Amino acid sequence: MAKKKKNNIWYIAGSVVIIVFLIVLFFIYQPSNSSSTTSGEESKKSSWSLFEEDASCKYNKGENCQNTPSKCVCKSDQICFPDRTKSDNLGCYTIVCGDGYKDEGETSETCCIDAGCSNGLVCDANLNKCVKPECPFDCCINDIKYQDKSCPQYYTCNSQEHSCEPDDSDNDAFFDYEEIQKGTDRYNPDTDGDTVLDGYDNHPLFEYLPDNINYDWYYGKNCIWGFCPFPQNLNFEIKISEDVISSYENMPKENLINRKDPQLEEVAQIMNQLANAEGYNDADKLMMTIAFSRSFNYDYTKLNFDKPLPDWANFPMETIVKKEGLCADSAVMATALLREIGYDAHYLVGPCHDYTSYHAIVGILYVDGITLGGSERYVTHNGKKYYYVDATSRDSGGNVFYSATSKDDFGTTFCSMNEFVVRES
Ligand SMILES: [Ca+2]
Ligand SMILES: [Ca+2]
Ligand SMILES: [Ca+2]
Ligand SMILES: [Ca+2]
Repeated sequence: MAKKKKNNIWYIAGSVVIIVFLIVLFFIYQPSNSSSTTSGEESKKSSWSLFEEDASCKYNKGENCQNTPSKCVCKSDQICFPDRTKSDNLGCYTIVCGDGYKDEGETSETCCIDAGCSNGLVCDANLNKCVKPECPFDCCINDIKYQDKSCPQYYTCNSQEHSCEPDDSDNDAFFDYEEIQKGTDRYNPDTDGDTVLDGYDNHPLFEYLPDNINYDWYYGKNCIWGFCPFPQNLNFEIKISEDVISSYENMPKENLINRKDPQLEEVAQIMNQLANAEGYNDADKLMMTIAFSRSFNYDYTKLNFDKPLPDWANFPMETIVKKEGLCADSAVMATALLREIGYDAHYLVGPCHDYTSYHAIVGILYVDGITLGGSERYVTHNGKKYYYVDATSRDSGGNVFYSATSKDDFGTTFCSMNEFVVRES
């Protein structure tokens, strides 16, 4: 028994030595990715190494990242593409902008040399940027040798400028390629029919109507010598297309008063309805509308007397939405609104305070029922008398100078000079 026990000890000791030897061998010949694939000696080692067999990429035996992805692993900035000429032994390819391949992650913004450009633009290889194509020759020449110089689709050659200009088939300030991109109709200047041209429309595919806007003001009916003890409260609310309003901010300030504006027509209809509901005559309806204009605040931030009136005035609906503005804004808005309601009105500009400042008001053809009071002031235009009506509520000192408007204060304006003239804006 003792001898057998001794034999067992030797047997166990021998086994431990062999196991330790095998473990040491394993670590010595454990293949590493970096050395096993590039050295020629490695292939010699692999002929006798048991452990290397499954771990390294045998590219010389036809293994690559495509057929043996577990062993032939590409680096993080590489893609597996054995068929490309510049791929390495493992079949891995390092992506480079300018290699003639459009690879994942390469866009017209990041690498137009490979990804190309859209919307008729061309890639400037030096800048690696999409640019408007230039014509080195006259692109309009119908000469076979200039064919490659012709403008791309949706561009037309400007022969004088020798440049390709983007087309705008429907003349809506929105280029054809932009229309294709946005999904608007390049042969319809107002795709969504909200009266705003596609090029000025923040939402060219639909009419954007945010929350209602509320209006609340007083009109002093039945006043005695300008004193109105029981002014009547008037109010309404309206949904206003924000696309229309924001389009005005981008438009040149031209044709402010006579521009067709369906939203202003709607406000005019409301004024007519309110007047009808109250049983107002033309004089009361006129002054109720003036009181509406006077309920807006005076916008001191806009004051800039370097600009001539009414060049800094807003479009009428802009003023109505903002509920504030300068005298020019109020006068433009009130003139346009009164015309929509049916009055014969003009925009008047004239000097105030010994010519130190100017003021803008409304001129109105005499309306039966108004009280001219003592200040019968008017301009004569086309043989008709247009009486002064001040549509602004406050003077430049912030004082409210018409707290209650009535048909009895018709004709008044805080501006003492009497030299107003008709201006058509
Ligand atoms: Ca267009
Ligand atoms: Ca269009
Ligand atoms: Ca539109
Ligand atoms: Ca719209």
